[in-house]
Amino acid sequence: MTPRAWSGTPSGRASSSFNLRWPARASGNFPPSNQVFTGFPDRRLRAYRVRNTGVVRRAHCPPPGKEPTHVDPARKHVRRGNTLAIARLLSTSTDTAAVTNRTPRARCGYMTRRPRAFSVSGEGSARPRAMNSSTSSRAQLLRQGETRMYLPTKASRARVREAENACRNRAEILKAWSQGQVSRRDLIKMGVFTAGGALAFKNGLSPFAPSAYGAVPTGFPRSPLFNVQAFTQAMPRFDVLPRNPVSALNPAPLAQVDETQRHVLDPRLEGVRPGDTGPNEGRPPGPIWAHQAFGTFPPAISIQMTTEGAKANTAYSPGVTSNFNSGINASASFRPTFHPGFPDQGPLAMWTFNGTIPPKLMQVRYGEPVLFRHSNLLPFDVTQNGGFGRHTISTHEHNGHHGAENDGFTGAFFFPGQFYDYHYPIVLAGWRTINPTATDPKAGGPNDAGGVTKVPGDWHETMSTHWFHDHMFSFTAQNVYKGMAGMFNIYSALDRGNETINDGVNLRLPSGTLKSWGNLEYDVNLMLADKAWDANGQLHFDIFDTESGFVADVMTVNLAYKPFFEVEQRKYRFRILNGAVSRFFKISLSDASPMIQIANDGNLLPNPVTITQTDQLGIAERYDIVIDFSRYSVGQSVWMVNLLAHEDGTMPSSTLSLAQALAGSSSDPCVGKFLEFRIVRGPTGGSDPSQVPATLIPNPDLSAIPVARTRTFVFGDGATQNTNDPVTSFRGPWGIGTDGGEVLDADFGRISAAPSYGTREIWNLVNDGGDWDHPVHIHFEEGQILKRNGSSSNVPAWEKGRKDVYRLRPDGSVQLTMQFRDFGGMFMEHCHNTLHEDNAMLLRWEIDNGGAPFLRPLPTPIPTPQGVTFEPPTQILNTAF
Ligand SMILES: [Cu+2]
Repeated sequence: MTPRAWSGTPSGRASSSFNLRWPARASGNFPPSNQVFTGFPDRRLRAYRVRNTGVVRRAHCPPPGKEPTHVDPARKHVRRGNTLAIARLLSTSTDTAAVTNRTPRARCGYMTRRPRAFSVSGEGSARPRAMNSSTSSRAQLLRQGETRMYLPTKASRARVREAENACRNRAEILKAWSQGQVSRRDLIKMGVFTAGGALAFKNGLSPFAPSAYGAVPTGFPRSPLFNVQAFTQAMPRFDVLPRNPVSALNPAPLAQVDETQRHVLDPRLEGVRPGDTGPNEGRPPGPIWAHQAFGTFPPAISIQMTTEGAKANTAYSPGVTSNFNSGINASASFRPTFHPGFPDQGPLAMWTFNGTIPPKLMQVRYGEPVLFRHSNLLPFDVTQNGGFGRHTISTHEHNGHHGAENDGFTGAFFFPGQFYDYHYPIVLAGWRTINPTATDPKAGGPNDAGGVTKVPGDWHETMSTHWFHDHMFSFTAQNVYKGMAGMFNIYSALDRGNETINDGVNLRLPSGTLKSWGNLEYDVNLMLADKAWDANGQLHFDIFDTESGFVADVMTVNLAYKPFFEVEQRKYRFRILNGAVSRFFKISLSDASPMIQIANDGNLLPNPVTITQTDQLGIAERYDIVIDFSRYSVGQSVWMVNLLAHEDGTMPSSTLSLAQALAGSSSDPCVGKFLEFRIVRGPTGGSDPSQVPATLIPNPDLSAIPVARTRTFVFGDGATQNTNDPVTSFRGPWGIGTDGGEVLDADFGRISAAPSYGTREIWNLVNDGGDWDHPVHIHFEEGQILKRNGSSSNVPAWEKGRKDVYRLRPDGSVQLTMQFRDFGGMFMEHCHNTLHEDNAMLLRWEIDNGGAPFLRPLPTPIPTPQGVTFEPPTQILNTAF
């Protein structure tokens, strides 16, 4: 395929309101890659000279070890007193039993091997597991025979108290850190973290001190259940966001931010002086961040949503009648709680979309571009966060095929009091070159009359099950855990959301018949997530082990503690999302009966796969499963069962047999039954008209497209950071090595890869160790897995479609191929164990040679309440271009 040049200046891009006096550029093809570019306009950028090869540092970057000259705006209110308080907390703690002769972790990861301490059966059980020195106290305990990873329910009061103390101490540190009062660098200096980024188990921080063990892996005592029994509440269906005309938006949406639309800033915002003003929209300004193809795909509907503190939901819209929602009365106020018998979540403990639960669902269709306006109503004061979470946000529509300005780039965050307009054109990949005149009957979206609106693009790229979540740089885990996750169903000619329309294109998957598209009666979104809370029932998060991840001790489905769901004797489609921050799941039915997997991630498989257990669902993976309940009689129940045990967030520690999981032999409280299906009646209408065809969506054939480039990314620990920009760079144990380079911590100002617009590449994703797993997410384009561990025969049937999350597996590797087309800008690749992502296994890649208005390289946005400024990349890897 010949790369197609960008066809000039899309509508709305020519606006002259860009306040940086962008250098004039000829439209059309991008300058040759060896051109020296000296044209950045503003003061900070003028000093910048870049060749497109070699490492580049900003002129004003201080030498290594020196403090940078500008600081995280959230640290304006740094209270030295807080640093002192933490130091005092560390020195006066009575918990002195922690192991003392511990060597800080070496750069490249000082590792010792120990036998896997805890395994019941199944995969990984025979594999030795490396422990670094910082967790050796745990190994020691385990060797002493203490394998219980959660506080026993009959633990002595003294032990509970000690675990609580350790937990409180860590919570204090997390609070100061999340509120910008101390930086990770301060914490390293204070010895809270090792230089490698691992939490040092010292002085009152460790729940593993021999007298205070337990409550692991949450790092604190078991979440109280307030005498509530499992399977005593109905599972709420998702809350469908209203779809409105674009005219409902005030102000009207624009291709490019109008920074003259300003408001007086609240002085509680970081870095704000009384009287300061800031733009109403927090999207970065200028043509590079204007909505691409806004004129080609003008928004047809609008969806508005806020993020705010927890409150009651008085507008719950499940999209189905009560008898398809287990009898829930949607007109009653829906409390912000994981169970009616639990306390409500306070507005600082839980931050959700619209401030309410159930979690939100967007229903969209091909051929109907969406303008999604997201307003940030979180507290202005960064310290009003209940101890974790950051009030600046960026929303990623995972894995939307949209321009990068709508991708929720981790550095394109916006502040309380602002909104951000995301333009979702909802297009089939390849629309610029494949089926450009929209004649293919399989390429389309459902219309309201039961027919199809044809769209350009490749129907083999049709997508179905997405989700959307916060992507705030280095705070994604905290914000997603706090409630910022929803789902996103895309309807198409093939996947109509109507099971009776028989036009030879519609696959007629289980859904419903009442509407021409988007029926939800038998098409059910399930979001799985583990949560933990304190004695008052308020959501709790811990930095216990940033090296591994955070796993909690209570299972929720759609943010409801172990619910039940009433079903008919017929087929249902379940769109299962792993919405946890670090936990993996493996699902079986309690009677081991078969399930049919029809999709993986956003995409229907080429062919359905019948399974009795799912593979491990990595964080952010989606598995669409069809279950046929016609084999059960009315009055029966069957349960979904989780077979995977964690002892920490690194990866699952063991797979249990179904019998073991049901017997409750695991010390991990999230193992076992988590969702009850109650078969309550026969199929409505007397029969089940839905189908699961033998052919779903074959893969696009890429064999004729030459491979322009092969890249290799190594995901490992012992990462280093070679930049020190306080806004764009972060430190942590995790990192990514690109094309043989060192394993580097995240810096969203660094360009690690820059594939050429219109080409296809092969990417190798390599896991650097056998003791952890990484579900790696590559934004924007769907990939096809070519090989696992070097061989195509290792790719299981359920991974033979297109994917956007690639579980590497311990010591494993994945080879995939992708194209880079349709849109440009900066995207990300990262581990979706969000604790790994935040600490700091994330990189930026970009498509910047599609033509004007894109610059090569792209300048990095630096959001402030007063407006977004830009700076040159902190670094460009010499293999990037
Ligand atoms: Cu990871």
